[in-house]
Amino acid sequence: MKSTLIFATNNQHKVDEIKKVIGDAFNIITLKEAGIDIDIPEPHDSLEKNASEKSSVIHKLTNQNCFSEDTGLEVDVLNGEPGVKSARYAGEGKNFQDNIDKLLRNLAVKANRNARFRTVISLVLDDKEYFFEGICEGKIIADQKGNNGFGYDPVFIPNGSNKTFAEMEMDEKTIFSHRRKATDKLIQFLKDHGTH
Ligand code: ITT
Repeated sequence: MKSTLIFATNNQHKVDEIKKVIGDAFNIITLKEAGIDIDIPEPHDSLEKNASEKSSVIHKLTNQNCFSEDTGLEVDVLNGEPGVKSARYAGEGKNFQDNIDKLLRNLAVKANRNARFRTVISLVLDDKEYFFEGICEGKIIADQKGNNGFGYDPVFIPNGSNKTFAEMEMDEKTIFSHRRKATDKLIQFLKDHGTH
C-alpha cells in the first residue's frame, strides 16, 4: 500500500505543482481533502520556522505523517526581501498584484535584478522532522508577462530561460522550479527511508 502524507497548505497552486512532481509515488492528501479548514499562522522570521509551524500544527491535529512548505522570493538589492514576507509584502489582505506592484516600485531604479525563489519543505515522519530546500536563481523583469502560475511568476525569469514562469506551462516551470527541487529531495528521502 502506498504511504499517505497530508500536505499542510491552503495554496492550491502549490498542491498542483507538487502533485505533478510526486505523481503516484505517494498518496498526497490536501487539507481540504482531510476536512481541515484552518489558516495556519506564519509568525516567524525564517522560511524554516514557518514551514515547521505549519507541519507541526497539522501533525498535532491529525497525528499523521505530513509535510508543509514555505517559499520566499529573495531579491539581492532588497537585502533578501520580500523573503519570508512574500505572501504579505504589500500588507495584510493584499493580493498577488499588490505585491508585484510594490516589488516593481522598489526595484524601479535598480540595475541589479538578481533574485531567487527558495522553498523549504518540513516533513514530519514518524514524529521526527526533516527539512529539504530547493532554490531557483533568476531575475526580476520591469514589466510583468504571462498569465499562468501564481504569486510573483509574471515578473520572474529563471536563469537558463527567456520566459517568465507565468509564460510557461506547469511542465516547463517544473524543470526550473525551486519547489520541484525541494520535492525531488523529499521523494528521494522517502524512498531511501523505505517509505513507499
Ligand atoms: P500556505 O502557507 O498555505 O502553504 P501561502 O500562499 O501562504 O500558502 P507562503 O507562505 O509560502 O504560501 O507564501 C509564499 C508567497 O510567495 C506566495 O503567496 C506567493 O506570493 C509567493 N510564491 C511562492 N511560491 C511561488 C512560486 O512558485 N511562484 C511565484 N510566487 C510564489
